[in-house]
Amino acid sequence: MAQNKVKRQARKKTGASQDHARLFETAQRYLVGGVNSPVRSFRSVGGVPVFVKKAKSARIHAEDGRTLIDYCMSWGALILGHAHPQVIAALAKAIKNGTSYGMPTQLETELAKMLVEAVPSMEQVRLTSSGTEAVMGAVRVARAYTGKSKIVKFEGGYHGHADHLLVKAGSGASTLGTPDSAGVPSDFTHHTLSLPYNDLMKVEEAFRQYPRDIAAIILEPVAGNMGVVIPSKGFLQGLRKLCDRYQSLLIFDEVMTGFRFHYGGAQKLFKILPDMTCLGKIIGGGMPLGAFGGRAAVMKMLAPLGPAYQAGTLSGNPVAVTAGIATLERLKRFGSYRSLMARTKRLCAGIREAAHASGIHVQINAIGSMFTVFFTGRSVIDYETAKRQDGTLFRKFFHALLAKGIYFAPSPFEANFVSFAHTEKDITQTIKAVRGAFQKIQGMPAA
Ligand code: KE4
Repeated sequence: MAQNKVKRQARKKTGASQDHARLFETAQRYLVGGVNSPVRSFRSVGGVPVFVKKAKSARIHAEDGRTLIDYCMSWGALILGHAHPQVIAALAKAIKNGTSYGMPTQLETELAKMLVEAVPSMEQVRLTSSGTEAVMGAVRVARAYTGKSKIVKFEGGYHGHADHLLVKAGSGASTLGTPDSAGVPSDFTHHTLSLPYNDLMKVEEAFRQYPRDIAAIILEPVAGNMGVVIPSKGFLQGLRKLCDRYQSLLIFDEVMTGFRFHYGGAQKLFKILPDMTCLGKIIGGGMPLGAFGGRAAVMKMLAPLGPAYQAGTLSGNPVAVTAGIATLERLKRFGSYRSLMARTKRLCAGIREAAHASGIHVQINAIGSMFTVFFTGRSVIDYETAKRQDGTLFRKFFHALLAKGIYFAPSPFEANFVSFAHTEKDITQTIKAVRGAFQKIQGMPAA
């Protein structure tokens, strides 16, 4: 044992590369599945997860010595790139003032003001430590405000791991949800309806079935958790009209899309005003931060003003809030989203061309600076069509790219993200690697 310890210390000192398999084996001894969030485990792509030693700008420096261009970017949180100097400087200063007080600070008011000014549907805000908590709070407020119990979500939509939202799709519009996770009693999902994304008819059917029971519809205004799926024309408008007609609330889960397409939410892009919005990822600049908010009349249901309870020891934590403020300030002043979109467009065009040249069918769903490469020749408009993709080909593509120094999100049902740190040179390098990856998998024997 002592000898191993000495070896490990020596490796650490010299920064010698570590074997990911060994690191993963040790991790699995202490951490369930070796990870702190399942999707990091590479279960969807096979193989051993990459262990990160450090990251800077658009690059990950892995423990095995490799440097990878990162398109997962902490699942969309790092739109400025890893370790942005402005964020790090702000954190270095803030941390000296303490890490948590459990008391009000001006910082929280400052961040809340920025969110209210940037997101039209947010008149009042509550900060949390994660997107899951933000969604839990929003759904609870919606139920308290309307006095109704049912919630409509969409198949393939992910809104964090709260019991009532881990729901298997119901067969018909009016089929009440069944749990999609062990440990969730069926009556916890009894009030959740899970419908096909982009299918307005099914939502209308659900409202006809439960005209006075639906508290809210919650959706990602651009889906990112089934891979990127873009709302079809009229879908969001149709949901808005149905919520107005049946006195239900429309909740946009913008944990992924908030500040992704421009300085604000996708709601501005689509010109739809939801009743509540959930945020996370980007607004925390890589630190644990979420937020939910809406019209003041709705939010006043929330304790301490109203009867809907919600709380958090580290909610609005001064260190996380500092990272969020530094990120949003940077985005507001310098965030040329147009250039970000242009780089994403060029990358996706390069991927499309490379796939075509290799005779491989792909469908690339892209919007703003998020995209997914689906290995299918047919349009992907919801979870059913997303599931038609060839998972084996995706796995081969993922690993062929990884071998060429490019890290995509390790799942066919996730989004990839271009950040402000990805340079034109990075995009060119990535397209070159993609070409090689397609050629490699084209030559491979069918699975
Ligand atoms: P968190 O609790 O993970 O901060 O947020 C949950 C959440 C809520 N809503 C949307 C639209 C989300 O995308 C998420 C979290 N996204 C996943 C990846 N797509 C986080 C990655 C993970 O689970 O490890």
